[in-house]
Amino acid sequence: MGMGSDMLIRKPSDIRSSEITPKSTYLGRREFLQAAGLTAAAAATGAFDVDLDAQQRQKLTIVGRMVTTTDTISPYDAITTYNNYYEFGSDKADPAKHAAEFKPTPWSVTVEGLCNKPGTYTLEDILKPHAIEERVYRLRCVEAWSMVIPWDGFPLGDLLKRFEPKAEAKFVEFTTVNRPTEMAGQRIRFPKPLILWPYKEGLRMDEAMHPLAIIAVGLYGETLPVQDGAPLRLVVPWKYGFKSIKAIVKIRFVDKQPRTSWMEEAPTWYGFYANVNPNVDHPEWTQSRERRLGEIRQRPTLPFNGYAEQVASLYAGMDLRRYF
Ligand SMILES: Nc1nc2c(c(=O)[nH]1)N[C@H]1C(S)=C(S)[C@@H](COP(=O)(O)O)O[C@H]1N2
Ligand SMILES: [Mo]
Repeated sequence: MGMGSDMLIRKPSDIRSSEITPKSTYLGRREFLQAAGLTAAAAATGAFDVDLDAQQRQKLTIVGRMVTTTDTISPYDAITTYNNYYEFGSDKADPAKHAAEFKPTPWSVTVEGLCNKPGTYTLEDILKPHAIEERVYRLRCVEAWSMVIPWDGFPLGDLLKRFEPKAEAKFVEFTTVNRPTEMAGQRIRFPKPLILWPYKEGLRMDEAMHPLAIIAVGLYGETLPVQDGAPLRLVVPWKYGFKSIKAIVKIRFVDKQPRTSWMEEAPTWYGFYANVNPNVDHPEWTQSRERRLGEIRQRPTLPFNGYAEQVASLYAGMDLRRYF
C-alpha cells in the first residue's frame, strides 16, 4: 500500500487515536495460552499488601496470568544480569553490579499536566487498588537481543484513569528518578554525561491505554529487582525495550508529542513510536532478526514484536517508516 499524500503533512498530534482493544478481542488469539481472569475479591481489595522493599525480593500475590508466547521463559539470571539501564552505566552488566547502592523505597510519583487529579502519590497510594497479574511478554531491544519475561504488574491504563486525564491530553510523558548519589552511571561526567538526565519517555494516549501496556512491579512472582526498574517501570511489549522506562517518578499528561531521551541523543536512530518493525532498519544494522538470550541461532523479528493482532489498529493509516 502506498503512502497517501495526506500522510506527508500530518503532524503526530493529528494522528487518529484508535479505540482501545476490548479484552475479549485481544485474548482471542491462539497464542494466548492462559489468561485467568482476576477474581472479583482480589480486584476489589488489591493484591499488593506486601511491605515494599525490592532488595528483599518479597513474594507478590498474583491473581491472574497471561502467557503470550509458546517460547521458553528466560532464566531469572539472564533477566537480572543483562540489562540496559544507563543510570547505572552503559554496560549490560553495570546495573546488577551497582544495584545495591539504590534505595527503591520510600518512593513517590508526581502526576502533572492535563488531568483532574494531579499531585504527589506515594508508592503505596499508587499500588493499593491494583491487583497484580503475571504477564509473560517478549522484550525486544534495538540491539537485536530479546528475552521472554514473566512480569508482574497491572494495566497502565487502569492507573492513568485514576488521575482523570482531560480530553486535551493526547500524550503522556514519563520521567525516571535523577539520583546520582545512588546511581553510578549518573555520576559519569567525562568526557560527557552518558545521556542528558533525567531519562524521559512518552506514549500517545491510546497506546498508554492499551490493555497490553503495563506497569510492572515484579518479576517471577517477586518484587522487581533494582536493575529491572524497581519500584515500578513501564512494559510496552510491542515497542523496543527503550520505551519501557524504569524507576518512574513523574507522569505528565500533555497535548503535544513529548521529547524523549533517545530521540534527544540520536533522533535518526530512535523515533518516538519505536514499534518493533522488521521492515525498518536501524541506520547501522538490520532489525529483521534477533537473538534470544541463551540461544545461538537468530530468529526472525515479528512485526510489533508478535503483538500485531492486538495493536496494529492503533497505527492504521500511519506510515511506519516515517513514524518509526
Ligand atoms: N530509566 C531507564 N529506563 C530504561 C533504560 C534506561 O537506560 N534508563 N533502558 C531501556 C532499554 S534500552 C531496555 S532494552 C529496557 C531493558 O529492561 P530490562 O533491563 O528490565 O530487561 O529498559 C529500558 N528502560
Ligand atoms: Mo534496549
